[in-house]
Amino acid sequence: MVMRRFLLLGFFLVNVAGYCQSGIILPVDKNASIETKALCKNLHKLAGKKVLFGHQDDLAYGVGWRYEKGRSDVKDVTGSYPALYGWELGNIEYDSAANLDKVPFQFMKEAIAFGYAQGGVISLSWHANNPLTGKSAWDPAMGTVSSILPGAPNHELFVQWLNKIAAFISDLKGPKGEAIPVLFRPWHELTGNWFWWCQNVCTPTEFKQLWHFTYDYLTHKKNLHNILWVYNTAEFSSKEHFLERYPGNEFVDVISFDTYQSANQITAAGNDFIAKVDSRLAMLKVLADSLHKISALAETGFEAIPQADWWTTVLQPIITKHNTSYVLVWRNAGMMKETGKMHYYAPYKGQISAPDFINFYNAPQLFFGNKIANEKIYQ
Ligand code: BMA
Repeated sequence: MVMRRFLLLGFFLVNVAGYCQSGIILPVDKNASIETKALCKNLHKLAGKKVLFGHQDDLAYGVGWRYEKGRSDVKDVTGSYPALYGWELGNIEYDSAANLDKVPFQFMKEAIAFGYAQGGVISLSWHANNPLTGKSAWDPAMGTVSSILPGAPNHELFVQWLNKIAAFISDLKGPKGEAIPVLFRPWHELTGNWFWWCQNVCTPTEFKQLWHFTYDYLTHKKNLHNILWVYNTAEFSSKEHFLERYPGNEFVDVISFDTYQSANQITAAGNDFIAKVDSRLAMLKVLADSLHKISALAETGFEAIPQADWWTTVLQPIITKHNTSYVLVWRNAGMMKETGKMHYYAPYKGQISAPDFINFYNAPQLFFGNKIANEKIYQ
């Protein structure tokens, strides 16, 4: 009897965890490739010990330069590449040679292979154009999501777009011909009100259906088994709010959110960004522990980093407190013609926060490219 209870308890624990086999947390895709399983396992293992530092478009351009092979603003300042490389697929749906920020897809594929060869992690975002109106991702037209779900008028168009995403992801190959694992973060910032998949223009059920279809189509129809799935919100005020549109434990490997610092958040009473990110990461930690997920700050930064000690006094203390797996700062576009403003989130050589960024890079809790290489995260 005692034995039977023990067995039942064991059965129950394994099933609550869902993906635990001998303590190892596996990707939600049961057929994930060996390297993808290893990445999942190692991100879990490192959580609470090291935070991986990531940078969007790191190898494509920086402030004052474009497409110089091997160059990176992060490396110019610290001597090391980031541990994680973010890339963006927007405009792939139109068969464009380059993405919405003019990064050629061919260059991107080569840069992804380079980052992987450095032992780094690859993350993909997708600012998908609006399939209903033909405008950009930033066209929150009511009814867009419902128009692309199975059976709806734009479903076929959406499937064609997913085919292009699948073709790109399946073309990412390592030196032995193995599929390069990617953290895929579709339908990001879903609690915002600026994209056509945001909470103001679709219901929680529609959003979940969109996620389920995307997951099932890429995993089962296109047989992509090199993806870790990243659920990503913008602002959220409670765990319930964060989970309102959560597609379910069987569809998500990483839970994350995006929050940026802005100058007007610094008040006499303190820095609002610190308070917000701290409380959100704390909520994520509780969820990550109970759901057995990896947690991340998937996008952040302070545009043009006007505060010299921002890295060690603002970002470092909050990201090293809550078992956060990785943090990614946005792209170093430099001067934007459209706005007449500097748009960058990692320092370049000579930028006022560069000395502090070196301290951040040297912090034992931070992982850049040089340290991630030793971890052999794909084994
Ligand atoms: C935004 C800005 C835009 C860019 C978009 C997608 O936050 O950086 O300039 O087009 O991300 O990368």
